[in-house]
Amino acid sequence: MTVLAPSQVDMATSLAGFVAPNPVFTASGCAAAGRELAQFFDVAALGGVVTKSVMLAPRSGRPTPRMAETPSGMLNSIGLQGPGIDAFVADDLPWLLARGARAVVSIAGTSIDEYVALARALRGRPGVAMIEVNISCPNVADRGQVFACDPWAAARVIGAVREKAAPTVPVFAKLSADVTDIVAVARAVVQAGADGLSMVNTLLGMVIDPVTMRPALAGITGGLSGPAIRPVAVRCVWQVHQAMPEVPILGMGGIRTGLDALEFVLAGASAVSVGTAVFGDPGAPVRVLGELSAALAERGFDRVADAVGYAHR
Ligand code: RRO
Repeated sequence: MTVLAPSQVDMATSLAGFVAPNPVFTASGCAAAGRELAQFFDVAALGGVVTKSVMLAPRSGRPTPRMAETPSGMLNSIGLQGPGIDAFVADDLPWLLARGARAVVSIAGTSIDEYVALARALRGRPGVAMIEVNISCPNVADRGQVFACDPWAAARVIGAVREKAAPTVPVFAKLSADVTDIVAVARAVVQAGADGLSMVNTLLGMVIDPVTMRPALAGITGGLSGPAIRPVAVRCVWQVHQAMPEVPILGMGGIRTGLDALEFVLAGASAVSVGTAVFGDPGAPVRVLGELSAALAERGFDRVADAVGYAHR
C-alpha cells in the first residue's frame, strides 16, 4: 500500500450532479447562513454551506430557554427562527455567492404549498448548489408536521418540491431517525424524485432540570444532537446505503473529527455535515476536512469516492 500525502487525496465528491471540491459541509441550523463562521475560515474552502432551514415568512421561533446541555450532546428547541425566504434571497444568498461558497439551501414548511412556494422562490437563483428539504424538524407544533415520519407524507412533499425546483439543482430530503424503518421513508422519497438524502436530523429528546423539577426547555421537547447520536446516524446511513447504494447521501450526526467523518463515508455517505461541533470549535469543519484527508491517505485511498460505502464490502 502506497501512503499518500493528505494533499494528494482527491477529495472531490459528486452529489447527484453537483460536484463539490470536498465532502465536508456545514450542517443546517448550526451557523445560520455562514456569516458567523467567516471570521474563522474561508467558507468557500468547504464542500458547501448548508444554511439554516428557511420558511416563507420571518419567524422568531420558540420561547427561551432553547438549548440544554446533555451527555455528549445538546438539545435545541429553536423552532425555525429565521428571516423568511425573501430576506434570505436578498441578503444571505448573495453574500454566500460573493464569497464563492456553494450554498445548500435548507427549506422548511408546514404544508406542501409552502414547500412548493419555497422551491419556486429559489428557482434560477445563482449560487444555489442544492436544496435540502427539511421534512424532519422535531420542533414543530405537532408530530403530524414531521413529514419524514410517514413515507407517504414525505413523498408528497419531495415530489412537489422536485417538480418546482430547477431541474439542474439536486433536491435532497432530510430524514429523521425517529422512525421504525428509515429505509421505507428513504425509498418513498427517492421514488418521489429525491436526488439524494441528508441523514439525520436531531432526535426528539427531553431534559428535566432536577433543581426546578421542570423541563429545561421552554418548548419542553427538543432535538438531540452531538456525538451522543452518532451511532444512530451511522446506522441510518448504513441501512439506506445498503438498500440503495446508488443514492447519494449527505451524512450528519455528531461529527467532531476526521475519523468520525470517515465512519459516515465508510457507511455510505458521499459527503458529511459538521454541525454541533462548531459551537465549541467554530473551525471544526475545516479541521475535520484536513483530518479526513489525512485518514484517507493513511488508509491508502487516493480518492474519497473510493471510500464511500467501503465498510459494506
Ligand atoms: O429550528 C429548529 O428548532 C430545528 C430544526 Br428546523 C431542525 O431541523 N432540527 C432541529 O434540531 N431544530
